Amino acid sequence: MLKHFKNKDTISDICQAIAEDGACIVDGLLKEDLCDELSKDFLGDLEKIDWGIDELGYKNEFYGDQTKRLHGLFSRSTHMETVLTHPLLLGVSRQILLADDKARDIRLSNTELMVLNKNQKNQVFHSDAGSWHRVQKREKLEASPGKGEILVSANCALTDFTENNGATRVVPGSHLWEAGREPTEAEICLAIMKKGSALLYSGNVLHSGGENRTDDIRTGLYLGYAISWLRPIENQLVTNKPEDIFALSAKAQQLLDVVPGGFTVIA
Ligand SMILES: O=C(O)CCC(=O)C(=O)O
Ligand SMILES: [Fe+2]
Repeated sequence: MLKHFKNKDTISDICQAIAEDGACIVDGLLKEDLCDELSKDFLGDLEKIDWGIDELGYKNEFYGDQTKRLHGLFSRSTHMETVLTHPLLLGVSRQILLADDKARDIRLSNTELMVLNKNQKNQVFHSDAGSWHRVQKREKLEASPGKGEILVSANCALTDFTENNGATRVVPGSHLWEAGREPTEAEICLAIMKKGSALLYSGNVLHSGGENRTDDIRTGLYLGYAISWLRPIENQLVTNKPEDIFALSAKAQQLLDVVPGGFTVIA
């Protein structure tokens, strides 16, 4: 079972759960109205793309063939800034990622809208920090316990995540496993949660999108926060209209690494 928290719980308690289990759920992280506004803003763009085809027109086996993914979310919804700068998401990400002596700041790695349709199958288990697999491996080996995290992921439920509609499958404790270990059925938990709740997890924990056996569409809004010396996997100035990015608050621009006059990596 994944531990559940509320907005008013302390950052330290939430980080402690992520350190122990690799993941936890924060109930009611986002207001339901905000979820509805975000969904409304993304709807038109979702209607323009086909199931299973990414924005470049390719089939992406990792994603699956009954899913739609959208990036460049800041130009698609002005509400994204509220999610990006949510105090709890920033607090948890900073506490986990800056636990390391050589960490100075955090950055957004990417955003992704993850929509699962009827008949989407279970996704393959993976860890999101595997995007930088050499760094991931080295940091896990070299760091002392509780340190060496390079990515904190948030999957915010814009619709309910249920047992049957594709709730994310998570393997608690797997952030500490040796590479290559596969979970047994008994080790898998489902991130069942209400609209507005969020699954927060270590970049090292094994997880995957679940199977959607319903007629409903399941929508998750992903944000990945990375240690600032990593290259983000999404270039926001390319996926969005640059003028939309430069219209964001200074705090948001810093997370997106577009503030002029500073170095990205501060040694
Ligand atoms: O859809 C989900 O719940 C998770 C998807 C995922 O983990 C991914 O695509 O990296
Ligand atoms: Fe993932």
